[in-house]
Amino acid sequence: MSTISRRTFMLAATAMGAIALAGSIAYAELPALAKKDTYKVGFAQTESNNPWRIAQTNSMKSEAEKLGYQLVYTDAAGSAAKQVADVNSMIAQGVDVIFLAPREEKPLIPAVMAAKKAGIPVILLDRNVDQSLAKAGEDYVTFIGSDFIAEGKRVAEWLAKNANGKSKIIELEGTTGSSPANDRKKGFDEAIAAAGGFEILASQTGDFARDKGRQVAEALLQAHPDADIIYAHNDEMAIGAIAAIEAAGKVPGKDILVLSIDGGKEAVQAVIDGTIAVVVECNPRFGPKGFEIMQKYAAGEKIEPKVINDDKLYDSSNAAAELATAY
Ligand code: GYE
Repeated sequence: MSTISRRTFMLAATAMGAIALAGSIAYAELPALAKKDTYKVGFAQTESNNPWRIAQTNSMKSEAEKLGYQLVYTDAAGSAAKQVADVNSMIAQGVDVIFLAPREEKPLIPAVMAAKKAGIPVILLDRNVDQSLAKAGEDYVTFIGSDFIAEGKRVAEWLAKNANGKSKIIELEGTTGSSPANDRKKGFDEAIAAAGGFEILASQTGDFARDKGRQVAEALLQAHPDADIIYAHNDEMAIGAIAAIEAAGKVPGKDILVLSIDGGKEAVQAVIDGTIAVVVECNPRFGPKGFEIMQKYAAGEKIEPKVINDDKLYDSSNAAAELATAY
């Protein structure tokens, strides 16, 4: 390379750098969504191993059908890596918008960024991503879901009023690195510390799954025979814990109080039966609200960075009356 051509090359490289920079500045804004009569919409589900997930999927599918939109549905089967690949495949298929239920807070960041780079807006459903790595209104449109910190806090506050002398807690956490597990722990642990008089003997993940919850509860009950409260981050693990309590020769609801979050029919029935003491609902019906937000976004309306669902609370005072409305 002669001096001149080398210099020309350097100048060209600088200009290209400037273009790349201009490109990345443009990407600081959210991709737009055109106003159309119909859309091709992606929904990247995280797994389908419980009634909550199935209720959420059904709600998304039936709303898309009602609106006459084409739904590209994927199920990551409990793998964050597969979920990233699923989103990439939706991008390749040219969907207009992607609803994403990110399994874990950090591993799904590349999926959010890839969609943004491809000019496809992302709406986060039910779980959030790491807020230091991606932002609503910049990298994705909004997060629609429950306030998980408030859910954990409500369980703790209910317990503080209704513990009847019980105080030694085993906590079954949800999927490690997921926003509901992080926040349900934070909300509960902080409120329980503020209430005073309680002790969390052990806190371990049961991955939001029934059998894992049962196994972990069984091991923790053996290690801590004095435990008299089990707080599970979801119904599936709470139902697993009931089996573990019975296997340990104890009576759920009498020897050990079981506290849960989600509010599926089986758990609300368990409240009626007395095996679960309290369930804070986590509403899985995302279809109507999800598509409404999407349409508002296409219409150019300002969308709040978080759209929070209302959640009920079931205990012995209302479970029978509310059973019919539980999912
Ligand atoms: O509680 C659990 C599900 O992300 C809020 O995930 C959701 C949680 C829900 O698998 O049962």
